[in-house]
Amino acid sequence: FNKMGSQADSRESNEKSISTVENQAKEQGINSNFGEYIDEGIRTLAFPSISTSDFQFDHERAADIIVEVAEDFLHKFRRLCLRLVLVDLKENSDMLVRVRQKARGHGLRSEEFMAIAGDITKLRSSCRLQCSFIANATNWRLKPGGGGVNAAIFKAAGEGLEIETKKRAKTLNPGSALVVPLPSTSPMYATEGVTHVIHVLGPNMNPERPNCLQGDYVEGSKLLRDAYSCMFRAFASHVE
Ligand code: AR6
Repeated sequence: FNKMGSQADSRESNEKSISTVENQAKEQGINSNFGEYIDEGIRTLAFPSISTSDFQFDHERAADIIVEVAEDFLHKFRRLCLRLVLVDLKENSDMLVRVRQKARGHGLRSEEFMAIAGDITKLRSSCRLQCSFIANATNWRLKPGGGGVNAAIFKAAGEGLEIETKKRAKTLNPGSALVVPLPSTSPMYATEGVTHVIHVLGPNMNPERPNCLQGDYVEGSKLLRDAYSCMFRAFASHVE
């Protein structure tokens, strides 16, 4: 009885989170059947807000940069019909709220750009949103753990991600990105349909972390723009 009870509970919570995301989409004016997204996963990149949590980058500036770089990118690559999805854990996330507001102001089309609440490692299973590409806000040593989205992605992907990452690079510079194909044995590949992880290193404003920019937002904003440009371009070049 307990087992059935817990299955029912988890089904209920799954359906609750699915309907939450569909409602989010409707609220953002997205007229879409989420089932359709399954087939379009190959053209969808889900990404976290780079540098705005542990790295303490100013949210208002970061939101401007996300929307401006995304708009520019989507315009240049319109022929590829790509979709960018900003993901954060909570519906009331400050970054989601700011980015949605700015995206509306810039007239970004909802088919191309969304900002949703969810766990980036569980988008297909809990939100019915298939994303073949997900980005990771990593650290300069490309090491698993350390908390935040980096720890969550390395954990969900299993050791295959660590092995494939190490084959390609030992370190990453701020403002750059590294694409890592996920082995088909990775649980995140099998369960979520994620085929590539794009590691991205953003600028750091946290004095307790390496390479702190000590409030230099001229350099910081440049690096954050570079980080998103590299991430989006890496995605496009793999789709192409
Ligand atoms: N799904 C979606 N978004 C998430 C998840 C998740 N599972 N987990 C966190 N976020 P952060 P940073 C959001 O701190 O500021 C790491 O330790 C979170 O709410 O992960 O670039 C690395 O090793 C926030 O909006 O990245 C680096 O040392 C966003 O992801 C350092 O932190 C980014 O938060 C990088 O700091």
